[in-house]
Amino acid sequence: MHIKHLIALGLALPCLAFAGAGNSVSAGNPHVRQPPPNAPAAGAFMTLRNTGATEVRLVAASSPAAGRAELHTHRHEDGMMKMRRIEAIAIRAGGEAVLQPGGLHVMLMDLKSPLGEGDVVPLELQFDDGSSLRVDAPVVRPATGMQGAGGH
Ligand SMILES: [Cu+2]
Repeated sequence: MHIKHLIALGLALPCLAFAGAGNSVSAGNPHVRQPPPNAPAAGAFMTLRNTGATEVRLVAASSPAAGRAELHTHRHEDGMMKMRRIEAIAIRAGGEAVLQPGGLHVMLMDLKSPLGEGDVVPLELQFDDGSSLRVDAPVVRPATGMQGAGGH
């Protein structure tokens, strides 16, 4: 409970607090989709914005809530959507990469405890320019009715 309380306070601070770390990438609307009960993995989503003059690639992620984290995308194969591990997610200079259900995401594997709505998952994102970004991603319940809202 105390941890949750502290995290709630942290969320109240503007994300700009992270901008001073010499990092050209920021994360908007980070969230983790609440997985089904007993699911070993959960997807983390956000919009990564690169305000720098060169492309930056997200190359790794980690979280204390998960044994490991992988970068994934979804691809149509044989008429089915399948998740595939990818090496990196590129964010072009002045552009953004959208991590959303059905597309790019950070896959949290080997979850250490069940994730409930209102929990906040800390994520550490590592980029190919040597920088890293700490993101607090609240757990949200997937709204089936909104599935297409973030898509194309
Ligand atoms: Cu995945």
